[in-house]
Amino acid sequence: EIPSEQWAQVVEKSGGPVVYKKIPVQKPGPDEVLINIKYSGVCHTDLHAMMGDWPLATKLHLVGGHEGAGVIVAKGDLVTDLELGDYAGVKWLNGSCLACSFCMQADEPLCPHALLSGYTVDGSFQQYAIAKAAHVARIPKECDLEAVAPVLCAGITVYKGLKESGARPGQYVAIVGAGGGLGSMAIQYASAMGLHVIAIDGGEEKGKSCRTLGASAYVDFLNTSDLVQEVKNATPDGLGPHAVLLLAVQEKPFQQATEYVRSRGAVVCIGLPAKAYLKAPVFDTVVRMITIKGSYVGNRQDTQEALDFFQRGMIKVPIKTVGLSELQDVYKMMEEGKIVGRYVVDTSR
Ligand code: 8ID
Ligand code: ZN
Ligand code: ZN
Repeated sequence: EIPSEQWAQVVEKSGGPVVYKKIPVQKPGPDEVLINIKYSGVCHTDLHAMMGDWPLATKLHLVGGHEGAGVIVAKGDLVTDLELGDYAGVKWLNGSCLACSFCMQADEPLCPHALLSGYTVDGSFQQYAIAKAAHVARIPKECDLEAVAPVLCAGITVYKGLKESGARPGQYVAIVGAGGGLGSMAIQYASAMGLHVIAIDGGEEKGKSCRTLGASAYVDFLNTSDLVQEVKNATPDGLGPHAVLLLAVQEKPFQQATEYVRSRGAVVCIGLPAKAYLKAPVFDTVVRMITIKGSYVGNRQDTQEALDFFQRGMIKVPIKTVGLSELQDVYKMMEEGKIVGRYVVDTSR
C-alpha cells in the first residue's frame, strides 16, 4: 500500500522558498531502503541549503531534511539486516562508498563519495525517503519517533563534538549557541557525560531553557559587558572551560573562543556560518597549547551510541511540532534566531 504520490517540501530555486506539493514516491535501489518518514527535525543546515550559503552546490529541485524518523516500508534485494516495519532514521550522511581509506577507518563522513541527505540527494521533508541501508540509523522500537528525530543530526553531531573535545567527566565545557537545536542537545549530552556546562546564547528565554536543561551558568552574549571574563568566572578557579563547542551561526564567537578557553583546552568548531573565518592569536595558541579543530556529524557507531543515550532517557530536549506544510514559517523563525530548542515537522499534515 505504498502510494505513487506523496506530499513534500521542495526547494525549486536557490534562496527558496520551499514549495509544498505532491511528488512521486521513488523505488529503493538494491542497497537502499524506503522509509515512511513520520517526523523530521528542522536543522539550521536545511536553511543554509535552501539559501545556498556554502561553497558546495546542492541538488535542485531539492527535498531538504536530514533528521527523519520513520518506518521501513520497502527494501532492495541486497538488504538483509533490516526488515519491513523496523524503525529507521535518515541522517545527514545518506550513504558513503564503504571502501575508501576514510570509510575503512570509520571516518565515513570524510568519504569523497558521500551522499548528503537534503543536500546532494533528497532528504526527509517528504513522506517517503530513500537512504543507503548501510547508513540508516537503527532506531530501537521503544523510541518515540517524534522525540528521537532531532537526535539524528543534532544529537549525533554534538555527541561526536564532545568526544572530539577530549573533555573528561568533572571538567567544564562552554557551549556557544546553547539555546538552539544543537545547543540544547549539547547541554543534555554533556551533562549525561559528566561535564559541567557553561551555556552561551542571547536572551532570557534561552537562558531559562539552558538552565532547565542542566547548564550551571548562562552567559547572555546580547547583554554582557565582558563576555570573556564572564565565561572564565564561571569556572571555579577562573581559568576558563576545558573545551568550547562552537554551534553559533555567526562569525564573532569563532574569533573569541581562544580568549576564554583554558590553557591545554580545545576549541571545537561545528556551526557553519556563511563565509566565516577563524582567527586566533598565534602567540596564545602556542604558549597556552590550545587545540582548534573541526567536527563533522558522526559515524555509524557514534549514531548508535547517541541513540543509546536517548533510549536510556538521558536526552530530553524541548521540541515543538508543526505540520510539514508549515516548514517555511519555521525557517523564518530560525533566520530571526527565535527558536528555543528544536522544531519537528509531522509529515501527515
Ligand atoms: O556536523 C556539523 N558540523 C553540523 C551538523 C549540524 C549542524 C553543523 N551544523 C551547523 C548548522 O549548519 C548551523 O550552522 O550548526 C549550526 C547550528 O545549527 P542549529 O543548532 O540547528 O541552529 P539554531 O537552532 O539556529 O541555533 C543557533 C543558535 O546560535 C545562537 C542563536 O541564538 C541560536 O540559539 N547564536 C548566534 I546566531 N550567535 C551567537 C553568539 N554570538 C549565538 N550564541 C552565542 N553567541
Ligand atoms: Zn543537521
Ligand atoms: Zn568512502
